[in-house]
Amino acid sequence: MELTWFKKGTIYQIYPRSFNDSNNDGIGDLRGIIEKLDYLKSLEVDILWLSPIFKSPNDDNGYDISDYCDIMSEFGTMEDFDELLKQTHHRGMRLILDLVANHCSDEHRWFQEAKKSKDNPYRDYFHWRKPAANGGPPNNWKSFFGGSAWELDPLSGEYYLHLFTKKQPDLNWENPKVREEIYNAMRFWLDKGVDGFRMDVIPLISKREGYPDAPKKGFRKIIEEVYANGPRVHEYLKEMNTNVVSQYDAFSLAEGVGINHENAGLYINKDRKELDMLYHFDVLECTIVNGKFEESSVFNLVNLKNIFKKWREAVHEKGWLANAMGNHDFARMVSRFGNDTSYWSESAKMLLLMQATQNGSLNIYQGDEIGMTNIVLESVEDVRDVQSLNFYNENLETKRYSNRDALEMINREGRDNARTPIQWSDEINGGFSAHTPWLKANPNYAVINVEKQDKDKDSILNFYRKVLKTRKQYDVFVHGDFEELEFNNPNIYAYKKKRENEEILVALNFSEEEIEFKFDTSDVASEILISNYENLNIENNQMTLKPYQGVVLEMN
Ligand code: TEU
Ligand code: CA
Repeated sequence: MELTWFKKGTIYQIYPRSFNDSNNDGIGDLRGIIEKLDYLKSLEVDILWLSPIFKSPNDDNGYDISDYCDIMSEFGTMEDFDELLKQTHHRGMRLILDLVANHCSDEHRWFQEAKKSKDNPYRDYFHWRKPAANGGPPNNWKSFFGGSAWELDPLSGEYYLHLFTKKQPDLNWENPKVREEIYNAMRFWLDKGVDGFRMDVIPLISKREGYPDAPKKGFRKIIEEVYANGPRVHEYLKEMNTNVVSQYDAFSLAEGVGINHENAGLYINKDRKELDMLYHFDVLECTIVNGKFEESSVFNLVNLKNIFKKWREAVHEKGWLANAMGNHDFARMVSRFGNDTSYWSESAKMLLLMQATQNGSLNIYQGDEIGMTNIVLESVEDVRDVQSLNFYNENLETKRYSNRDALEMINREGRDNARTPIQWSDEINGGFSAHTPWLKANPNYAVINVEKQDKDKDSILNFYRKVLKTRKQYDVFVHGDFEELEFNNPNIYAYKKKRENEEILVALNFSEEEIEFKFDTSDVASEILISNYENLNIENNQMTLKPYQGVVLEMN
């Protein structure tokens, strides 16, 4: 299989609000990103994905768009954007935008019009239903962010659907005009030279006829069978690909809530011409049993291996996956899957080795390249994320947990963990801004920051640079045939990968103990390609892995 630029390239996610503030108003902006393009280039990343930069009242930090063809005023102007695109391309990198097409903002002109009357031409851009017999919401659907997914519009006495906050009304994709509006917005950016889109909650765009009630229990099943994967989703995606994306040298990367390894192929198999790649969300959700702030489990390595394996086998060579261990919706990668105290540096590096050697695209979330960690917010006043705040406020009423416990849950799982300002230096607010940032900087910026790691050859940052560079030289990192070793070992993740004449062995210790690891006697390691410790204790077919040690050996 020939690797196109977008399959081989490393994707780096920027959450603009928290990346870099160029005008010191406490909010990251486009000029701030331009200032850091050389840094991003030095990191060896190839494709920048910007979380939404469009006009928005920011109920959900830009995932509520009020104009698809304008820039959020806090982030800058269209001129700033054009400059950013030009400068990115100038450095040989690509730029993709975040298309939020399942819903828009209630402040979008379409919704403002739609609300005016039942016969307004924009009415049918959204999902409206009469109340149930008791006057309540038309069905039992729940918003992903708590409460009913329906909000009563007092003027018409009808409810509208919002799978996220009530300021994010769902668009009605059944209406061909809606689809054309979205396609036109995509063309607007593609004509400027944008290289593709990350597609927010794309499996949700087609709704089930009659809006049937959801079963009472079963978090995943409800999403998969009631909210996502609706009857016309594939038709829409084909249309979008045929009419828009395939007309450009661009690609689509979908966020896959509700997609499992069994139906993933329907979205990404090449011959179906729908999407170019897909996150397997199960990795990100591997500790979430029943939704955020509901049941969660402790991290289990064998479970994670299983997820990678099932997805890999299901899409092998037919479609393409994107691997992410963190994004703006989850706690920090090193705090969740590694050890952010005693083995902070080792585990952050080891996790990268795992990610960089899985089949598919490598996706890095801003700040993970310096091992940024979760933050402890001392008071609910400091919480900014609407999902966390909704949970907290709902809990004030239900009193299910004490306020302290609720805040603790937010600190463990909440989205603000990943949204604290990037720690550029040990200056005030981590060098992100001279002004108090919109969300507190993690006080550990004095120790964890870019400037410091840039100078240290053994830093996480320099390790990222090295791994990303090596990954470009070996196709086998990106895709190859897997052979799992000691699959049921709860502490070691090890595998051999082969592709044409390249062969590597990857061994990763996920524990705080030193562990002996034996591999097949017929294998001869020729070279240690990468290790996150200075030394590797290896003799013949046996190695001793230090706590959180990770190695990639080249075999012959
Ligand atoms: O996230 C949608 C999504 O799938 C998550 O909300 C997930 O379901 C949740 O974390 C439970 O595990 C996307 C964006 O990434 C997010 O930032 C937006 O808030 C959301 O869509 C709405 O646009
Ligand atoms: Ca700013």
